[in-house]
Amino acid sequence: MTAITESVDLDRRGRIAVLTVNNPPVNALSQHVRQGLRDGVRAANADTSVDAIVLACAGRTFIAGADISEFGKPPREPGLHEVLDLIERGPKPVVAAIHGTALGGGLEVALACHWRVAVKSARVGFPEVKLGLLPGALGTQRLPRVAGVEKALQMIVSGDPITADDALKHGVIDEIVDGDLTAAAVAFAEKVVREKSPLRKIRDLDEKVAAARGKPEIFANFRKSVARQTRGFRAPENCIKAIEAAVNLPFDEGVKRERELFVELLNSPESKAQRYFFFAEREAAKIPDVPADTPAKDIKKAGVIGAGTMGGGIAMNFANAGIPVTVVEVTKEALDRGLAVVRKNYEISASRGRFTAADVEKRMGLITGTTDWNAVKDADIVIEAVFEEMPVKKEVFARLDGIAKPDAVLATNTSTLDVNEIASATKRPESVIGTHFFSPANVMRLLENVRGAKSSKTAIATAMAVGRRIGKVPVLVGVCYGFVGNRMLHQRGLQAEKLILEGALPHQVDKVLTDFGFPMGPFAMSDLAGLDVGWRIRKGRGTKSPVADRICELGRFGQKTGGGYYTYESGDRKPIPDNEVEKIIVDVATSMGITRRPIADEEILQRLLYPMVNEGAKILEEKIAIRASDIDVIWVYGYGWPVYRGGPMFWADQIGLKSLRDRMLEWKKQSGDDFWTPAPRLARLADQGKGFLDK
Ligand code: 3H9
Repeated sequence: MTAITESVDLDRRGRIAVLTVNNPPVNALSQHVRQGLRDGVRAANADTSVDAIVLACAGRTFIAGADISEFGKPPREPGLHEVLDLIERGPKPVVAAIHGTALGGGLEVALACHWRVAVKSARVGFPEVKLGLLPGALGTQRLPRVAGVEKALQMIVSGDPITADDALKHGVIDEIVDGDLTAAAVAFAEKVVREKSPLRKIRDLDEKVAAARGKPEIFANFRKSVARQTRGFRAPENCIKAIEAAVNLPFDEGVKRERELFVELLNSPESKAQRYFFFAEREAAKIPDVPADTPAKDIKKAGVIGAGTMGGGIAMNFANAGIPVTVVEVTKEALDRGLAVVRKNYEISASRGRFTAADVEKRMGLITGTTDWNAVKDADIVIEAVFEEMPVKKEVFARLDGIAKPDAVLATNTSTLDVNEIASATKRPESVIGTHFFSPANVMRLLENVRGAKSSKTAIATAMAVGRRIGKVPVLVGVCYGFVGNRMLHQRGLQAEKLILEGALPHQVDKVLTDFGFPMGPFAMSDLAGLDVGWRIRKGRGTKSPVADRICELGRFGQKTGGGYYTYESGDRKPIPDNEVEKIIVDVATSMGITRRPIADEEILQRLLYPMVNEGAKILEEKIAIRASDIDVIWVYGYGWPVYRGGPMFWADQIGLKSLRDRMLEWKKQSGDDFWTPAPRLARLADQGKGFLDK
């Protein structure tokens, strides 16, 4: 075996050269990999005792793409295009041997080879769109030539990988092999040599792209079908344009067009944000004092206390992951009601084709409902999801303390309450941790894990691991009112209320945020969640929210009553601005002596989002969040912050903290309101000309 570079080896199996990439963890196409592939292919092509080349990978996967950490840095030779050209135009057959995931640049390498074989468990795809990019090494030109235009559009614009079976069906791979992959690929290569098969260069295939030529409606229809989910993103449209070029231009012209469209994306703020977010998400898994090898409890059985909306949703997560879960309720009626909702949710998913009727039964079969608390005595984790009141929570934990096995993790789904106080109701506060799910709990990806003062490292490692196992993105935070997400949201809510009194209307405020990229604004969100809950809490505490209180007094509790800040037509969730609400707002403003004025959208946006950033700065200073990027992960996965704007802390850095601080100081001067005092960390970083994310 010859080492071509530190990450590429050249080996021989008879007259077949085997080039193996070994660049852990995912064999990304770093400079030394590209160089190794180029030099290895050159050497094999020059060697007269070699008939064909197999390109394989060591470790857990085929090449998973370009090295994302190289983007934005000066390019280093050789470029990927050069390497791919050398493979495809070379005189000898090249066979890609795929296992794990062939993604992005990895699939582009495979498509430059003349044939592709894969193991059955392999998956292939172009996830570039999720990084705000397009497959920029001829993927947009080659894929439609093998898979057809519709399949290429679907794969490239969704970014989702497909299975080996699907890839075989659509011509993306040529054979699925059993047993030793490299041996099978070598046998495949020997066969094409023996049969003198002409080299299959995808660039020369025209049939599948020709089928779409002169049919612009294919693209028009596709654009329409993805308009909703791609709103605000830049990359999907460039992906579509590049595939259009594959159809309408000769191969080399299409390649040039792909390049232009790729470079445009590479330099875009959207891609910068999405690439940042790729690493932010992975960073969130790292907890400085709880290293990755900290033993986490293996969760074989879970318990959930409470079969309400949250409890039911949490139980679904476990059932979806194949983990048996016991749900405890106080009364049989409440239990039946809760489990009926769970079943209905599953049936809706099945009716939409997400899974089969048999899957519904399988999942329901993993959920056991009971009114007997003793049923959770053998659970490895018990998650409490009862009414959000401290005495109730403490009672639950005291009771659990007497029932759960000694090494069980006891978790609370509180969204605001003090996890330390809840833990104090037990004799084992080290086993207690917060697991704050977001509604709907079976859908939202975020899991805010809340570390109590006494939470053990095992409890933390378990909450992080179980979060990942049930498909969530767990982020560890500390104890404070509202933790990270709701604490920042509260600041935004305060300004939203002020803005409508000072002159804006709910639909204007909401539109500013939906234009920014949020799925909905604060008023539409309140209507969806229901205004009565907040009203009841305010009455209990003796606090007021003048406009919301007046709206509630009319029995308008939001969508469920046909009206709140907006009016809703029966069976329709579309918010319709309401004159009656406008009148209430104007009346309240007048009674408070406020002279209403027109407020520009820019001011609305800044007044809603700057206070969130300021609160984020306080959260960092208090060490409630481990790092600024964790706050961004929370906002993207829990609150619909558009990922192409990175998250509030990244976004603030792009604006420049000095500009943010100065604006806050102006408002402070104008209003005399201490609300606008910049947090010490924000002020300090602004003085230093730095950002939250600067190391
Ligand atoms: C592209 O290819 C553009 C082309 O069209 C060419 C244009 C010219 N680069 O996710 P994990 C790191 S764009 C650098 O936890 P898993 C990751 O940060 C690329 N680093 O593992 C992490 O580091 P750490 C298109 C990468 O098993 C570690 O590897 N390709 C890359 O859950 C483990 O990652 C993609 O977008 C990379 N490409 O999932 C694929 N990938 O341990 C991106 C990973 O320090 N990758 N790292 O935190 C993935 O989707 C997943 O990593 C994968 C494995 C499914 C492969």
